[in-house]
Amino acid sequence: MAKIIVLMGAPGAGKGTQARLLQERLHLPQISTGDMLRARAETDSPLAREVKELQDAGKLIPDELVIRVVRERTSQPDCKNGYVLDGFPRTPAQAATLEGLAAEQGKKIIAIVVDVPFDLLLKRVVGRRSCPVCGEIYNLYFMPPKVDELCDRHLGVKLDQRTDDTPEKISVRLKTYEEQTRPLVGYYEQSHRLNRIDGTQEPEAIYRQIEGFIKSDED
Ligand code: G5P
Ligand code: MG
Repeated sequence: MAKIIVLMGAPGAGKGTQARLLQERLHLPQISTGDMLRARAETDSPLAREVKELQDAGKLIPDELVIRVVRERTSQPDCKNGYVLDGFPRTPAQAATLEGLAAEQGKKIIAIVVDVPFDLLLKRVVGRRSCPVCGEIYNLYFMPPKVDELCDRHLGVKLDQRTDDTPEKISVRLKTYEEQTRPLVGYYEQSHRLNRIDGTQEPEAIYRQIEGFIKSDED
């Protein structure tokens, strides 16, 4: 049965990094609600401005909009054999919607939570940079590019920093995560669909464990 991999974890836990690896290696499309909403915020409309304000403030976008975006994206043909959700669900209403989507699409949900302690999360987020062309994620402290602030894969392209990656905004984002999203970890645990990972390891070690969870579920 095709799978929906739900990647959970606080801001900076490494959801995007792992989702990109799963996309590259297992050909499961990365569905990042944060990235999709950031792209939408770049357009010029009252809705785009509302999304940008909420993202910049570290608050959640209303369920109705996020659910619409996920429903549309996951109905695309490339999601037929499964996909990776990076940053969704984040509220009980989103989790309930996902149960319905999984049933409609005939897919099985596997939830994975990546646990990283607070002090490390801060450095991960403050040090994060990404390539505006390919989306490759770097970290000035832990995974620096070969040439300062430039993408390794795209000659001369300067890396971006997200506007919500400041220490003040991170504390709001972490609070939002604790209050609204962390309870969902318990929800998946109670229904025996949760896999936990120590997120302080290197990305390759984490990837191997995630791949192991996905493959063992096929046996
Ligand atoms: P996002 O975009 O989903 P967050 O805050 O949930 O944002 P974020 O910050 O994107 O999550 P991440 O994807 O978990 O974090 O982390 P990452 O980018 O892969 O890695 C972080 C850093 O650590 C990088 O520098 C990376 O190099 C390094 N790193 C990664 N893995 C490792 C590792 O294994 N080892 C080491 N040493 N380093 C590593 O959401 C943004 C906003 O969009 C809205 C909200 O406003 C939200 O605040 N939004 C939603 N609103 C409502 N509902 C939803 N479902 C929404 N989704 C998004
Ligand atoms: Mg991310």
